[in-house]
Amino acid sequence: MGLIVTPLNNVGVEVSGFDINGPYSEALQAELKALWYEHAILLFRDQDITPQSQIRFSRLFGKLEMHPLKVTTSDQYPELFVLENNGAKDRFATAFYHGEEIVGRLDWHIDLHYTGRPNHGAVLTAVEVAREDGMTGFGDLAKAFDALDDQTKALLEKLEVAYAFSMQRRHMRYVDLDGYVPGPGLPKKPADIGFPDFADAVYPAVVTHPVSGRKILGVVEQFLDRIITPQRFGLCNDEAIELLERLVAHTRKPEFHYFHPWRQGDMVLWDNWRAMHCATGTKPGVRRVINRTTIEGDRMLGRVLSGE
Ligand SMILES: O=C(O)CCC(=O)C(=O)O
Ligand SMILES: [Fe+2]
Repeated sequence: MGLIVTPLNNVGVEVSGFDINGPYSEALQAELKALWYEHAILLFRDQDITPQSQIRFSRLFGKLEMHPLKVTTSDQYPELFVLENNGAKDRFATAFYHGEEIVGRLDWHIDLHYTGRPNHGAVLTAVEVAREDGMTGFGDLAKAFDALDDQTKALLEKLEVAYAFSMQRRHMRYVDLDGYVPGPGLPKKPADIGFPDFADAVYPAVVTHPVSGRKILGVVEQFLDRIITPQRFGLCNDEAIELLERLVAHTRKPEFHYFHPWRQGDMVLWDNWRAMHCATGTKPGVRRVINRTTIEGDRMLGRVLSGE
């Protein structure tokens, strides 16, 4: 035994000396959990992965969760979601960026952010690797917080930030809409594809990680809507908007990011309470399949704004 840890570009680590099909001793389980909390993004390569072994591995980190939006769940393994490019759902995920048609591009986000109860983490494994593009990006929001100046940190400690769920990217206030044109098949509202709607979710602008106690920047571009009553903290609305613009630009700095180009046998585990992620997407016709398991978020990190 004895895991070997090698830093990835900027954030996260590659863990070697691990076999997904091997025995999981108490010591190994404790070591894996400690690495998850320490580095937030763990890459394992050259694994012999099956749905069963992915589920067994994922359960080391907590109870597994079913996605409330019922993405494509596998019939045989309900814990498994299949993320597929070049399949029947492409038309719901196709848009144009500066004239280029892209399937499955996703802005920086935290899974289930809009519910106030993000899942704790997730595991992705390569099933069919895209012949080009198709990367998953990960961003460490603990490192992003640490890198802020003291004045900004002190201000953020007082603030709360609201996230507003919507189906249309062009309604999101802080994503980069330059050159963006929605594809004709994109849903216009949640009900169009049988999704529920969600009231706004509010988080502290600095979230304290429930296990590690690390401070995490609670500002992520997807669904980001506003600072709650900024006037109570000496900011007018214009200043509050500019602060969020500045923080989103901060989270986009490459020094907080690792982009994973998938290879056969790859598995990535991340801490969704600390790391944001995104997907670069693929050109139409490029096949990509990723199996995903989700570790349940067993507590609220934010609150739901209802009746306010
Ligand atoms: O397709 C990917 O690389 C990531 C998709 C994603 O955001 C997720 O699985 O939560
Ligand atoms: Fe996601």
